[in-house]
Amino acid sequence: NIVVNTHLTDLQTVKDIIPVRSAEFNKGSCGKVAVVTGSHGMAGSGCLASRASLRTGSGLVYIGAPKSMLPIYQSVVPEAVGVGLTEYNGILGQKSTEGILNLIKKCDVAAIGPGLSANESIYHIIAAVADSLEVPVVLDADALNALSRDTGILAKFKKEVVITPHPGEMARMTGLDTDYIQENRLEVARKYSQLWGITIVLKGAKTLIADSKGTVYINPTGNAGMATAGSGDSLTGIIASLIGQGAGAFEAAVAGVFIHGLAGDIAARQKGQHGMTAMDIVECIPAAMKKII
Ligand code: NPW
Ligand code: AMP
Ligand code: MG
Repeated sequence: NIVVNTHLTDLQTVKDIIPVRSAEFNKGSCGKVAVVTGSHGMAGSGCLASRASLRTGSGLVYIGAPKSMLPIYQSVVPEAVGVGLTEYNGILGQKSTEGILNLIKKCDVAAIGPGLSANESIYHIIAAVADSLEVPVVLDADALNALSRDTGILAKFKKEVVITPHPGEMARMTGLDTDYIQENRLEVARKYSQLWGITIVLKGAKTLIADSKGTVYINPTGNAGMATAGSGDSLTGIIASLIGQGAGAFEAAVAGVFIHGLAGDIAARQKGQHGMTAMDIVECIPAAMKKII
């Protein structure tokens, strides 16, 4: 029975998940997030993800990106700390691995994937993180495209893993058709989260969040104005931020998707579904969180 253990996310559930900010906190207690991102032409995705983490409450956000791109990140997201990585022809490659591992090691969570490019070197970077680090990760976009080569890597991560595929990325990872996934969203999300032992956020209208034990949450917030470039990159930053602040990975995914959709609903009210952009969603995260907390 597919409805067993299936829930609709509600405001109170999300409120209970968002970590409480103690009066004694300093920026080091609010979560250090590493965003591993970027290739020439794709700076926007990392700007959106890192800014989303800051707007969700992270104390420190580090952007690990191709060295030559740091001036972009520093001017768009001045609050984030730039960590320049060795690059080859404008993309990260195997020679960037040491820098990436050193960065993630000192953080509470890593968001990896937005704008990394489809180059095969990305696969080796993800494998190195899985093999050697004990830090929870949120994998999105090109990290997922890389994993399509071998989803077996997912079992090697030592801490929790959240993946945030849109139906096209889920199709690449599973070998299923996008249409099949869309027609069988609940079954697909539940099957693969159990198979891979991770949290899956299957995006789209009514995003599903599935954990490795078969529990699925259906998200009620969000609107078609969120079908805009960079929308998913901001979600990655929100979920990573909540994990960094101490939420469990699955709980962070449930709450993060709800907050992202609510921010999108507020952005749509302000700008309309046609006019809103991904950065508008990011800038509405504070209003969304104020409605919840
Ligand atoms: P179609 O066209 O319907 O057959 P890709 P990407 C499908 C970066 N970005 N329901 C759909 O297939 C990302 O971070 C950088 C059904 C669609 O054409 C990545 O690194 C930006 N199908 C990289 O770009 C802003 C759906 O998937 C195809 C679906 C590539 O990521 C943009 C596209 O998927 C972007 O975020 C749905 N709900 N959603 C920047 N400014 O720096 C998607 N599909 O080929 O994986 O391309 O998602 O753009
Ligand atoms: P991405 O394709 O990675 O940029 O992610 C797109 C984001 O926008 C995901 O969080 C989707 O759930 C959301 N989104 C896209 N289309 C819709 C829609 N029609 N209704 C609600 N959310 C959507
Ligand atoms: Mg995306």
